[in-house]
Amino acid sequence: MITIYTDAHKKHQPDFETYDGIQVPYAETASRVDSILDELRRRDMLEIMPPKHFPRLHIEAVHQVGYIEFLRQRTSIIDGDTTVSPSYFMTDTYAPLTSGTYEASIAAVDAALTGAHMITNGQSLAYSLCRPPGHHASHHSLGGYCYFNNAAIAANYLSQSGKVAILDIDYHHGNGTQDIFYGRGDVLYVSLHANPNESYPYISGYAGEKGTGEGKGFNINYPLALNTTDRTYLRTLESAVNKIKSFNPAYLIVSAGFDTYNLDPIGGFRLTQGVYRQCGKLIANLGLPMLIIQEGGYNTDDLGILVAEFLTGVSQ
Ligand code: OKP
Ligand code: ZN
Repeated sequence: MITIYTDAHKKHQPDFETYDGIQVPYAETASRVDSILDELRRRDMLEIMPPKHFPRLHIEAVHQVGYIEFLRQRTSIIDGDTTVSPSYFMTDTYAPLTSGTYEASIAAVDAALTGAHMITNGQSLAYSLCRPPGHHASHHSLGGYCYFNNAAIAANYLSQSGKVAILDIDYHHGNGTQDIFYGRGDVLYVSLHANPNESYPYISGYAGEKGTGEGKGFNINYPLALNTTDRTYLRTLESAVNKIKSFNPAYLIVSAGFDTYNLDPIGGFRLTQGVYRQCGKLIANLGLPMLIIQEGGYNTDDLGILVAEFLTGVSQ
């Protein structure tokens, strides 16, 4: 398995996120990545490829130039290790800025685009170990630990060579990815996530959100109840996979979050370690060229195991 990775993410280590005006510890830590790398290495599954740098036009195809410039300029004037809670271009207060946030976010986009490029060059499978994650970032807004939407940028890039399906299996609804492709029929967005009635991001993820204009019918949400178990999850994933099959895409992008795990400190599902390999197999059955992009997952003790199990499943 080729893992596209750079340690540039370490430039982004905010001290806090803000919950109702109160600063609380930042859950999206750099140690998440260590957990993944350590376990892949332990299982002899780690083959690192550093990302190549891509021109900014690929980001500008998805995000507003004013927003990109805001991130670049605002972070460039941050002193030392200060963490800043931004006031503009935000959906919520869960995406603070540090002096290295822009550079780390660019590197995450490069990892996603490098994976996408490999897929168009005939590679059937790649894993972009992106940090920060991306699926909550929209055209001109950050939120939920996300700044640039890595999966959306890769999907838009791939869409130049064929139809793309994005399967989002993070615990949280990818409101950014949904927004970005809501009016497009050439990129299908399918997401399994916690019911927005009771979980972040609250503002979207309902089953009635189906797309608009040319995009009508090409946005599919599967909101699931708190305490969802392996059985229900796998059954729902099977429906999602069937929708992707009917769409008949040339490429598949998986927004892979692992905060669906029963021991995740943020998520509220009850998935066990064993289910991730089964999820991987089910998705791989589609037989599509596949780019896996890292999103959430916050149990740093077990995150590596969950990722390794999933990657084992997709490789079988
Ligand atoms: C990012 B990703 C509620 C905390 C919610 C924001 C969660 C962002 C998740 N007390 N914090 O989708 O994993
Ligand atoms: Zn999540």
